[in-house]
Amino acid sequence: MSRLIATYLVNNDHQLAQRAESIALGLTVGTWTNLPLLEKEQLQKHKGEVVLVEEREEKGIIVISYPAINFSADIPAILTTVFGKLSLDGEIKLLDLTFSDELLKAFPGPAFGIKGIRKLADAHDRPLLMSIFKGVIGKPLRELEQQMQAQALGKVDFVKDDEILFENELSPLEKRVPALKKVLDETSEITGKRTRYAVNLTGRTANLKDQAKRAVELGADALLFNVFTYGLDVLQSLVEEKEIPVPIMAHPSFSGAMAASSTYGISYSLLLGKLLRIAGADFSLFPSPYGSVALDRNEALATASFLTETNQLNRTFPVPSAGIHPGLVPLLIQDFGKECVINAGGGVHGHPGGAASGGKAFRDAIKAVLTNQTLEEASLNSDELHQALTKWGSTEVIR
Ligand code: 1AE
Repeated sequence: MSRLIATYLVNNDHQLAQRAESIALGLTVGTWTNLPLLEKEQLQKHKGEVVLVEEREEKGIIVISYPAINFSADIPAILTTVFGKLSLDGEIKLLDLTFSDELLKAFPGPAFGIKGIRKLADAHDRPLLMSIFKGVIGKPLRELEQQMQAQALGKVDFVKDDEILFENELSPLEKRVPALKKVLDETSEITGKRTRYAVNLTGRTANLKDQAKRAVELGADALLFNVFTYGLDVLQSLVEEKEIPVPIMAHPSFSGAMAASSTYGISYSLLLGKLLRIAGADFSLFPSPYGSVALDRNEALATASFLTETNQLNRTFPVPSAGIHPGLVPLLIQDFGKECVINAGGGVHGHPGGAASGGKAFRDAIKAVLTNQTLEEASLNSDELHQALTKWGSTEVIR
């Protein structure tokens, strides 16, 4: 029988076995010991089972296995079962969920995945490079066009909207997407590189599919989506819509409200790793361990590992982000390998030579690491990298 296994972190009150049993029963058949034998036989297949109870000083680990016949195969039903009312019950954190292969079959996973995105970007055997529009609220479309041109001249693979850019009078989707695609057409003639544009999908949930289809008609190469303010199942519905045939980037905004506490909520690796991949995100953005908004390194690595481990779903591109500059490239590649997207806003636009030089500095840093050069060595032949290292410093990695 197909099952779902949930791992929880709780306070160690030295009554862990009792707590575990009460969770296993409370979230499934409710009660057990006083039931008549016949009812026990009928309910046996629905009963949660305690798999493990482990004391870890002040904390405890509880692992419970839930029968998949108890819920429909969708994320809302699963989360309500394993962490619905339980999430309100004092200090308890959902660390992980292990899906059986059979249950996993109910989910789409990424439509493009790492393989499809590499094909789209025509970039193989290296981390991809993405930059982000910055400071565009209240600015006329002309300024966005200039920002797009500078970023594309830096030959980045993707440029994404800032997640806080919503429908507005100055740069509405209807005007913004065609105008910025025109800039990309023009710059690709100059650089020979086709940069792709990820458009922020915003507005009321009921209108998202129409908005996404319209963005695609207008020329969006990918969509950016604030998945945690809408819900994972909304992402899944977008991924499953055939008329939205572009990759979807999941932005982590609001996920801190669910995952940042060490004692409550859901672990980052489950939320930004496993669940995003199951729901179908092609890219998962998350705070890197070293930038301005940092994740614990183990959490960040576990997130990337859930996104890329081999299973029946396409793999999701890990995008360790926030406060990234060229000097961090050796560390990023050491920790996340080539299967990641290096993503920067301030680290591109803040380059002393402007965003085009910022993109070049990142590309030279990536090339240096992949050809076993130090950034210092590579900067002797790259003014852009030299300027970036002078501004931000670097973290060379001993090889
Ligand atoms: C974790 C998401 C990072 C993000 O969306 C963003 O805008 C980063 O900007 P910078 O690179 O920190 O300027």
